[in-house]
Amino acid sequence: MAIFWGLKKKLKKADDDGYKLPMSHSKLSPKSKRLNWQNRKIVSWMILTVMVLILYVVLSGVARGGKEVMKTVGNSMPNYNVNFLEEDAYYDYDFVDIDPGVIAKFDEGVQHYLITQFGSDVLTPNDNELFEREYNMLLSSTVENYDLSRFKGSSNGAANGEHVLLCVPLRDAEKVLPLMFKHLMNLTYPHESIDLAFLVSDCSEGDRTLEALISYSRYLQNGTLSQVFADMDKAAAAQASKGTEKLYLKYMNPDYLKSVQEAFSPPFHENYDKPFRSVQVFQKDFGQNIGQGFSDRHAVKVQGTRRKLMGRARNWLTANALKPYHSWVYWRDADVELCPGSIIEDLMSTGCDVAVPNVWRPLPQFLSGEQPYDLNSWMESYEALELAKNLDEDDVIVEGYAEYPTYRVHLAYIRNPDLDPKEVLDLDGVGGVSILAKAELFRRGIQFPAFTFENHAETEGFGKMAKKMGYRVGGLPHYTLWHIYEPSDDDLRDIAEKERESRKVEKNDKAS
Ligand SMILES: Nc1nc2c(ncn2[C@@H]2O[C@H](COP(=O)(O)OP(=O)(O)O)[C@@H](O)[C@H]2O)c(=O)[nH]1
Ligand SMILES: *[C@@H]1O[C@H](CO)[C@@H](O)[C@H](O)[C@H]1NC(C)=O
Ligand SMILES: *[C@@H]1O[C@H](CO)[C@@H](O)[C@H](O)[C@H]1NC(C)=O
Ligand SMILES: [Mg+2]
Repeated sequence: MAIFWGLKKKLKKADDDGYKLPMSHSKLSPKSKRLNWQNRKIVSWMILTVMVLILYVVLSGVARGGKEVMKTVGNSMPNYNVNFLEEDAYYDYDFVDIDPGVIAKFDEGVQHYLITQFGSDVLTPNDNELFEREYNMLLSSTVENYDLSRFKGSSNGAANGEHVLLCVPLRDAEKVLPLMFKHLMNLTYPHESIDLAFLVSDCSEGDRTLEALISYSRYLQNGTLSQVFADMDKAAAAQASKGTEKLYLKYMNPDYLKSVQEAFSPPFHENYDKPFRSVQVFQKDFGQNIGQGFSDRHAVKVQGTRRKLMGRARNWLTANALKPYHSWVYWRDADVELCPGSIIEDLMSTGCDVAVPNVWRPLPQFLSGEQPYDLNSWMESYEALELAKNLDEDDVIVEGYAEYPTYRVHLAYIRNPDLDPKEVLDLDGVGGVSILAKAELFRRGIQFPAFTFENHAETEGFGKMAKKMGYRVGGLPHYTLWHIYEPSDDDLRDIAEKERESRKVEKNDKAS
């Protein structure tokens, strides 16, 4: 049934209109297929009927015929090969649209997009017949029954078929979207068990994060995104050979650049192109008005407000995307440059309730070549607790600034690339670049404080709160993710200065 359903959507040919995609307001709702006692009899008859049907299908070769219908549809569109959704996990639940008026009533100005199976488009009430049918499905599924003990999360989630909600907050992020999608595809955790949820907020005038995100998501869901990127990269390489490459690359460690080059080159893992179980895109503004430039957003004065607003955004996303059948929530920033594809499995296998890796960034070689990036993962210290006693209840301590001498042990600083990447340390605060947490924590009310909780906000407050509620929060000091390098205003000045010097030297060389 679900498969026919997907097929039907597929047949409804998607508009191939790049960024100018039609928008819709729809809501995801799981339709659980749990059985009640009275239905048992009917079910046994159904099973019998299904078995007879299967026999018929096998004997008459209809199964292959059915697949061919799908292939024909795929082939009618040129260039790219399509990846089919075969795993049962894709079809555990039906997704149902809801009247946009229903959402609007509760939350003015929110837009909700659902990228359907195969990346074909979103249903709106204008699709009368189909919409009506799905709406009725929603009404008939208002009472749902979940045994939450089945969704607690284990250290071997992939083998146990556990569903992961993967959340990404985005702001003015159009440029890093290809990078982000490549990393999502590179995830080796079964894609059919991952629901993607993006929250786009407070983008600048003219920014096209939302449009690009929807467009890429559609290619992602019909398995052709890597081919789209291969074409884009070819075009970019042609540009680069004309000398339009970023100037700072000249000053980066060539070994690092080579490792990046290799990480983005095929062969990729065998399920790289597999669609994800679902993609949801939310757009909602929270009034963030601190500039998204590197130097703007890292000024110490803005940290408290910025982090609290990020907390609100994250909480809003969890509240809207988390479903009872999720066992895990994985938070990931869009601007990560290098990350093992097995990160979800690796963090799960620590056995912690919350787990984070180490996060560094590369730097130009004249600035030491590399640096700890995420200082929000730390162990609490006596000095910081004393410092907190003298702060206002509302003051937010921010790490990595001279204003707050906390003397905490930072996960970032105890990294040793030669030591065991599996080693785990207990933490109090965590950074937000890559957090794996059991979904149970969110169900129990742990969140990203958008207020000051023990003089912390957002992800650091989250870590502290989780710990306070008895959960184990762990960090992997020798397991490293690399954040992209964004030159600060100072760095750009230094680079410009070096360029001037080298031009001078060149001139003098020529003159002599
Ligand atoms: N929704 C939303 N996302 C944001 C906001 N600020 C940053 N982001 C996204 O959150 C992630 C981390 O933000 P970033 O500015 O890179 O944090 P930093 O690296 O710690 O300075 C990125 O994916 C951003 O696109 C915001 O105000 N709202
Ligand atoms: C995949 O989706 C994109 C975007 O919707 C569409 O343009 C393309 O034709 C689709 N490709 C296939 C093979 O279905
Ligand atoms: C993708 O995953 C592989 C295997 O884990 C890893 O070696 C590679 O660096 C990853 N790619 C990126 C871009 O990080
Ligand atoms: Mg970042």
